[in-house]
Amino acid sequence: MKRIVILGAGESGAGAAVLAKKEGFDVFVSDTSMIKDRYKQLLDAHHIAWEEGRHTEALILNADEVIKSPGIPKEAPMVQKLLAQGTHIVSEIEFAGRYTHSKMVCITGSNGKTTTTSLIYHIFKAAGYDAGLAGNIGKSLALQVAEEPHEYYIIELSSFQLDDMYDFRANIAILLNITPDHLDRYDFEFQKYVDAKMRIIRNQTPEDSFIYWNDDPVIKRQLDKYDIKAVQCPFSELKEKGSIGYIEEGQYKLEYPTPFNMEQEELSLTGKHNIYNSLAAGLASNISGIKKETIRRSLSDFPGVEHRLEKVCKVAGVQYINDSKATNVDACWYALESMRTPTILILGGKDKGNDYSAIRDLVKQKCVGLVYLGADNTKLHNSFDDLGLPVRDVHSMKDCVQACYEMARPGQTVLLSPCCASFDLFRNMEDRGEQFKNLVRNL
Ligand code: UMA
Repeated sequence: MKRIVILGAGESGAGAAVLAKKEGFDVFVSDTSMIKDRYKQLLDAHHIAWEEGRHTEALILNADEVIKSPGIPKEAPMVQKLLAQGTHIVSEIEFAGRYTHSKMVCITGSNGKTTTTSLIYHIFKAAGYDAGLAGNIGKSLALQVAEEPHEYYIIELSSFQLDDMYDFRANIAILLNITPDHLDRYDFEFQKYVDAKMRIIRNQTPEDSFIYWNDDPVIKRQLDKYDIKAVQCPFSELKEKGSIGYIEEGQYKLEYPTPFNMEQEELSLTGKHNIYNSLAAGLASNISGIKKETIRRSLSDFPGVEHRLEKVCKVAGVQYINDSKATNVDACWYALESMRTPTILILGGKDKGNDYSAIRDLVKQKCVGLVYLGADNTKLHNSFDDLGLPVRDVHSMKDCVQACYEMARPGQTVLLSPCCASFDLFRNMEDRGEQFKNLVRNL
């Protein structure tokens, strides 16, 4: 019996273990931290052997194949040992793809992934399609393949998941944009991160579709390097050469495969970045044969995504907005770009090699104050203090919300759009967003 070892027992690792067990492998799961109770229960229910608090070499190096959780960097000592002895390492998504013939709609990009994934899922469900939501959005694909199979999977893919994908085939691949992110995991070399993103088109055939943002200079530079077999479906804000999705005279238009149009004003998602997300989602739905009426209705009644430009409430005439999902500079750029009133911007956290120069002009244009929220705010001081805006330096969400309350005047906006990961002060970006919302609601 072939032995599969799974490193990391979170959402992806536990799900992969259940699928591997179902497929008849000898399965062992190992995590250097304590495993969450719900995943322990899942593993126990399937009689899967596991360890926590360590990686025991003797139980891991004898694997025929290893499934690595996306949060584990390739530099981790155990991963290095496995690579040195030539053990094949794959991601949970690659593994799951081997055991299903379902249609895969895969979404990647530096920003907009979760919104676009959720919007496509919303449209597919409204159309009555049997669809599962999976991937980086927080739900294991492998677990669904094992226990709750669907005809379609709408999968958000991170670069970490793409890194360890080889034979997986996306029937519809969406590449929204590529801007620097996670550079700390790519030796601070942007091209390595770009290469990871481009893996989404590996193995695509002429029956498949590749939807991408036609205006993205980074994507455009990559296209010539690849022998793209899939039907190319570029979209852009305005009608550009080759684009089959765009905005023209206030109309949202898709040219392929079925001509489609609706009033731009009827789109539920607003802001420049959301035009792109809505175009990509519309194209994927149109290609999948969903009726025009359903696409039109779903694009206009989509409720949006938590922690992404989420309006919390107004306090003393100040609008508070939670954009905790903005964990890189580009996401913050789009958030700031959509601000219509003077803004107090909260930024900071675990820096992933950020270059803040990209948002300096917008900060000058839109902001009336800055609140730095991080364990170490030195880089933020060095990047923005010279703009001469009022600045506050805080190390907890409680102090942060209090500082915003003191700084903001009626008619202004407080925007949490931190440009950084949350792990220095919070459990994750959801925890950061929840703390913000709770404290704001109690002001
Ligand atoms: N660990 C080891 N050995 C090590 C290092 C870590 O065992 O040497 C353990 C850790 O203790 C941890 C596990 O490995 O328990 C790694 O966790 P993980 O975060 O990969 O765990 P999952 O719960 O499987 O979550 C992953 C994604 N996490 C990351 O990519 C960091 C989730 O994306 C995703 O939702 C989930 O799979 C299901 O696909 C989260 C994320 O932060 C939301 N993604 C990044 C982002 O969006 O920016 C990419």
